[in-house]
Amino acid sequence: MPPPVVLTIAGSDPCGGAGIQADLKTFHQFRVYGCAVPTLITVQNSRRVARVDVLSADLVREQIEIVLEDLPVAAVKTGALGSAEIVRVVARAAEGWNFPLVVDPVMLSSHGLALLPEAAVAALRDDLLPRAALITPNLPEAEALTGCPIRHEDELRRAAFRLREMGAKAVLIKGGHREGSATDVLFDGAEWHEFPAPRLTTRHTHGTGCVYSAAIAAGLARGEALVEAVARAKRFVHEAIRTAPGLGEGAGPLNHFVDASAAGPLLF
Ligand code: PXL
Repeated sequence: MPPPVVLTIAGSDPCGGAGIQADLKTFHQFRVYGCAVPTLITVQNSRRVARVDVLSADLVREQIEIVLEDLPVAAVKTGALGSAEIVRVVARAAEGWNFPLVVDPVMLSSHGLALLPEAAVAALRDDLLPRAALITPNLPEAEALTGCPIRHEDELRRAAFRLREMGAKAVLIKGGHREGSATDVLFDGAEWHEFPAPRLTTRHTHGTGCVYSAAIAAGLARGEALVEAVARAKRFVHEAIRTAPGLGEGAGPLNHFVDASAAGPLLF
């Protein structure tokens, strides 16, 4: 049996901590076959982002088409998309997909540079969100998408509810930017699930969201139910932060070598 195939559509980080490089390494740990369509090229290291060049929407569309023409893709995740045109290309392609799409609505790089211009947030909300099996915003991204501040638990749950109303099948709001514990909240329209984790004090969190959403997409491609996939991915990413290798002078990468089966055996 060939392994499940997962495609990431995201930015490139030449240091390998975030973006398509982190996604591919995560896919590998989950024993799924990873493919990657870059949307933009960052020139960055753990200390700074020097440049971001966004590819043409046509080039992204053709890459997606040629992968899907040949490989039995079982799940897609998106990361940094770079422009409203690219968001729309992905949304149009996704109309025909009968496999899950995980949307990580990346807006800023770890150093605060835009990886999605503000003008493209509306396209993400209106065109791509309705195609998502799951959207995985952090707090600031959930605020930008809903236009509502999130100061406490009530407002966080209201934001998740609204993102569902906007068309995402399920919403995972990540707690990394919250005060206190790093608890994530999942709403699938029927039930609420909490994924608690103690907060880790470290500067090495570059690419956390990328690894998390890639791990969820890999789980879905393997046939796991959403709650199961998120639970495994959360354990994976927590462990990857906890054991970060300490590479780089600034915000360094996670430990991409974490054993995905530590959160229960991978059955194939
Ligand atoms: O973690 C967000 C992110 C996504 N994609 C790329 C990035 C970053 C953060 O810096 O560089 C390419």
